Amino acid sequence: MLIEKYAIQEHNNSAATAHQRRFEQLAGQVPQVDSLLQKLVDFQIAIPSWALGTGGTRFGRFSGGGEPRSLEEKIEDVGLLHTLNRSSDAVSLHIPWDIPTSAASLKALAAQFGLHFDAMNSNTFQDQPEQAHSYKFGSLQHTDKAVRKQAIEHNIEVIRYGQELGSNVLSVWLADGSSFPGQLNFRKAYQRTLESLQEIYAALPGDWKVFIEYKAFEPNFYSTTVGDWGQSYTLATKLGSKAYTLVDLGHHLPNANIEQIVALLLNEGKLGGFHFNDSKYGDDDLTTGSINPYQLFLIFNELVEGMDARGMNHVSDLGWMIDASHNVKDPLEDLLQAVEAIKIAYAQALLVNTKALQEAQEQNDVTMAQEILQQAYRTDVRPLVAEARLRAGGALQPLHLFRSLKVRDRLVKERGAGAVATGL
Ligand code: RM4
Ligand code: MN
Ligand code: MN
Repeated sequence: MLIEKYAIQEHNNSAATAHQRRFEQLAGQVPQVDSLLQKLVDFQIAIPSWALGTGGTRFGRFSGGGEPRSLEEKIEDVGLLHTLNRSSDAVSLHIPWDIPTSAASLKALAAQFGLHFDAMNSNTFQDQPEQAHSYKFGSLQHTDKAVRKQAIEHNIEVIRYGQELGSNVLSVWLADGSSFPGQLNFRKAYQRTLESLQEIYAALPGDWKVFIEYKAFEPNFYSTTVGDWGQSYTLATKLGSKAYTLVDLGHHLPNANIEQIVALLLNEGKLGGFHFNDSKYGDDDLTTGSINPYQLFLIFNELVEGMDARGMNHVSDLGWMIDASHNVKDPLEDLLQAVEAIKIAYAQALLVNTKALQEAQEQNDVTMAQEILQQAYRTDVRPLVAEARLRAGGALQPLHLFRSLKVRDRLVKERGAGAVATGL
């Protein structure tokens, strides 16, 4: 389904007066408000194809209906989000869940919605029906060379699909590891993983990057071969300048200081990108900003400070992506909330008085340092985010418009109540 321009216009007209009042009140207090707004307009977050349907847990899956039945319908759903918020101009595909029948026509469809293809994700954590060898005991780390070869070839195939679609990043997440002590020789598993990655790296086109994603546990519960940022960082360093670490917010052990990890990876020039989500316990894949928005702000504070210190482009020098799974919420509503939360955290980070903060840090003025951070965090920046969306042609209140247009009901009517998307 399509959302007509006039529907957005009507919605914006009806919300204009209240928005204008809130925006003007805030704008007066923000230094260089126009340049800040432009940064918010430019900042885009890619949507993963597998978050467009209701996710399950290992106990069950409760689909809400109207989920995309094909890759084309996934593109339409991301197009819908982007029409509403003008902040999600890319989609990230997972192979083999999303093998295009015709890359050219898929590209053309995406372009109609102003979308392009972000990182391509390989999948060596599930066995496919026609597959010769099983990944039960790992893929790139596997003791059997034939299994490793199959996994390497799969990754190279993913690069090829990505080239046809105009992507330039391969994102590798490995479920490899062990579930019991003694099962695996850690050193050999790491070495085999490195050698396999080297073969994939050799097939990487010149203008591509490869992101190595780490995860502390699950589906293996004793060891994960790329279990933390250190393991990812050493692999990325050994691979070369096109390899980077990818930080998925849910992939740390409890209470990890993710903002510090981010700051150091940036400092080493090895931060590739992000998978945004939120969690209370583990890889919960909850909506970004729903559990710990302060942590999200602290992460963005390090990102903005670190990127500015290195003269990096906020929009294009790192990969920004959501990676979540929605068990009880409408996936599209959830993604609208996640994008909003990310933009809010980014806007708050842009408000931090960096100069004053650095002075306080140099003087060990701990109290003032906290005041400066929280001054930014406690500012209600939603009118800025809404104004940026308005300037970009989006809706002042995307979620309200999604509901008042009864988008989900229309999708259910169009696709059926039993339509279930591929994914986890
Ligand atoms: C993993 C990891 C990967 C994603 C899969 C679906 O936990 O976060 O990024 O590709 O889930
Ligand atoms: Mn991830
Ligand atoms: Mn994950």
